[in-house]
Order: sequence, then structure tokens, then C-alpha cells
Amino acid sequence: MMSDLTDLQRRDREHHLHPFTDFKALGARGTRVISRGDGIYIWDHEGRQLLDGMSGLWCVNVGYGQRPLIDAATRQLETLPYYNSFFQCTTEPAIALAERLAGLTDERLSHVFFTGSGSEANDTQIRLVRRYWQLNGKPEKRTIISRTNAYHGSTIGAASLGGMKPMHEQGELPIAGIVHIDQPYHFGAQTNEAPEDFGLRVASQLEEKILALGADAVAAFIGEPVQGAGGVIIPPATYWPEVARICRAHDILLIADEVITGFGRLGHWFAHQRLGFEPDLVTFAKGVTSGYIPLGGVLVGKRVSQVLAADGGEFAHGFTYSGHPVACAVGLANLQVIEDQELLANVREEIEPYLCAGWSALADRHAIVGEARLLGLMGALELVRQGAERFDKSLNVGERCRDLCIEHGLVMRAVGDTMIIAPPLIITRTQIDELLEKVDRVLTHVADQFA
Ligand code: PXG
Repeated sequence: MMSDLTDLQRRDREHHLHPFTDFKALGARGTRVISRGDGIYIWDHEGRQLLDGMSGLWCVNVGYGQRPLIDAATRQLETLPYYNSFFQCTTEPAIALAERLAGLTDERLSHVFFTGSGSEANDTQIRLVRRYWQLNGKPEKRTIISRTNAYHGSTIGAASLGGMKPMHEQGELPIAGIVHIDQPYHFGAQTNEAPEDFGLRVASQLEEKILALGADAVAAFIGEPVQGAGGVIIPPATYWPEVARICRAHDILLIADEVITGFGRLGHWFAHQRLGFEPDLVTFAKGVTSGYIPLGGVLVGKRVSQVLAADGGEFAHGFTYSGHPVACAVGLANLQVIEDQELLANVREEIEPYLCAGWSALADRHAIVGEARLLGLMGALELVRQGAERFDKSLNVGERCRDLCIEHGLVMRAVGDTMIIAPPLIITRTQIDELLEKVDRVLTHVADQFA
């Protein structure tokens, strides 16, 4: 029997500490209880239908209710719900998924280390790159360079890699050996520089930082191909090839954190395939199972895997749920759905161009949109007072806009005053029309209230 909403909210308030949530504010307002999902839609406890413009939390790539994923989980739960990959053991789904993931890239990314989440995967990266240089007789190569406003997860290591100041302020972060350079945020930099020049200039900070620290002290550089939680920061086309060149020139490992950008979000299995660079290591999570069940990991390039596999001894690292058979079975079914339903081509050829045109038009029609940007199915609208002038922070325009979206039956995410979408890859043109029409109406309301 369904519980009454106020009762659910009371029990939630009394016992459930939510992530990234102001507990007092939530307690006063009451949680939104989500009860059901189908395709690109979710329904809340009161039966209100919402177009899920965020694919859950950037993860439900194949949409809700995909039967092959449900069946794969059920079958695996019945056969073998759990076994581990420690002590020379493994399971068939873990083998098959590792092989399948390695096959999604060129031959270079040959091995997979499984974790339960993206945060664990990035903590694994820290230990993996330091272990690699240790085995190469260069243990002093241990510093990792990351970027301001990056999001790499919430564990101590991953939050240290991240460049979010409010997170660092809670818990004495970052840990030693992690430093940050600027993000390639053209709109945020308020510069007249051409994006291509700006991309090269920001990338050159990496070289300056390496030279300042000494290449002998630097293990790796990590970055999200397109920053997600930081506000869909799309780097100029010149940025990543230049970053890759600098890493190669100074013998620094290159880590692409593809937790959001992987598995079709940019119309390819991985964003680096689109943005033109070759990472040594790739972090994945979220879309690998379309969020149906937790799974993450690291795709390890031959350069690193060969050293680990040679006579490196034990890599003293792993999780109870590394290679969880149910998660891996769901991952395999998810990849099959992406392939069978031709979702990569659907994004590239059908959905992205259509959405992109409608998205740019929003900036033309609404003066409060300072910039509309989109790559693949990751889009952002920068809400501004006018031009590039921001609203006063205390107005909470982004949050108000998000609430208005909900009232109009649409889930968008607000990062400050930047409104974000990342819809499921199965979205159709008709559904994009519906999404754009809702956003259009909401922007008119926001403009009436704040402009
Ligand atoms: N790397 C990236 C690039 C991410 O976006 C993680 C690592 C960590 O993954 P786990 O599975 O440990 O959460 C993420 C997660 C948001 C939001 O509000 C984004 C994430 C997580 C929670 C909230 O945009 N990304």
C-alpha cells in the first residue's frame, strides 16, 4: 500500500541524510518523492509527470524501463547474485564486460579495473598512476594536476582532484600532491579572445605548472572532457589536443574522467573519440549501466597495464563490489541496447543537430540567456541580467528557474544561474519540441520576475 506523502516526508526528514543537501532547508520544504519512470519521463508520488531533462543525475542514458537491463539483472540475481574478483576468482559477466569495454576504444585501452562508483574510480586513478611511476623507478613523480571547478566525486581523493572550493573547505582538502589550474570556461572568463586562442592559452597553464613543479614530480593530469557538474563547460576545440601534446612532451599520464561524457552522451562511446585526444586512463561510471545499478571503473591503457602486469607484484587496492556480477550483467545489456537502438548515431545525426538549433534559438528569443551552449546531449543556458552581467547571487535565479521547470513538468539542473540539460539518448524530436517549449515558457516567467 502506498504511504501518504506527508508521512513519507516526515520519515525522510527524521532518518535520511541526503547528499549535497541543506538539511534544515529540506526539512522545512519536504522531499519530492519520485515513484516511477518510463522512457524519458518520471512520475512523482502525487502522480505528476516530469520530463527528465537530466537523465536522473546524468546517468539514465537509455531511459527508464528498458526490458533487457531488467531481465539481465533478474537472470544474474537468480544464477549468482554475488561473487568477488579477489584471490584469483572472477565471474563471467565481469570478464565479458571488461572485454566489451576494452573493445569500445582502439586497442590502447586494453584493461578494466572495476569499482562501485565514479568516486571510487577516481581514487583508484590516484593510486594507479602513483603505483605506475613507482614501478618505473620514479616514485617522486606523484603530483596530479587537475582544474578549478572540476567535479571528480566526493570521496577524500576524488574531492581533492575536484576543484570545488566549498567541498575543499569541508574536511581539509585537497590532500597533498594535488594542484589545480584554470578551467577552459570562455563565457566565464569574460574575454574578447577568440575561443580557439583562449583554449590554447588555458591549456598552456598546464605546461607552466609542469615546468614550475618539475616534470619529474608530476604523475598525471586529469580532466572531464566536458565539465558536467561545474556547469557544462565545453572547451574550445583547440584545448584537448594541446593538453594531450603537453602531457606527451613532458611524459605525464593523461586521465580523461568520462563519468558523464561516456556511453553516448556526446554521440560516441567516449568523448575523447570526438574531441581528438588519446588518454592513458579513462574513468567511467553512471552511463555504463544507465544508472540502473551502481558500477564504475577505470579503463587502463596498455602503457600502464603492461607495467602492472609485468612483475609489479600486488596492486594493493580493490573493493568488495569490484566486478559485481549483477552490475556487470546490466552493463553488458546496457551496451547492447545502445548498440541495437543505434543511440550513438541517433545522438550525432538526429537529436543533437535538432536540439542544438532549438537551444540556440532560446538565446535569440530571451535576453536573460547570456549564452546557450550544447555539445552532444549536454546543454547549458547562462542566465544573466543582460549581456554578460550576472544576477545578484542572493536572488537565487537559477534555483527559482529550476522550481518553475518542475511546475511546468520538466527537470533541469541549476548550477548557480546556469541551467543544465542532459536528457536520455532515446529522446525523440517530438519530445525535444516538448522540452524546448517548456523551457521557453519558463524563461518568459523568469524574465518577468527578475529582468
Ligand atoms: N566524475 C565525474 C565527472 C562526475 O560527474 C563523479 C566522477 C563521481 O561519481 P559518483 O558515482 O561517485 O557520484 C561524477 C559524479 C551534479 C552531480 O549535481 C554530478 C555528479 C554526482 C552527483 C551530482 O551535477 N557526478
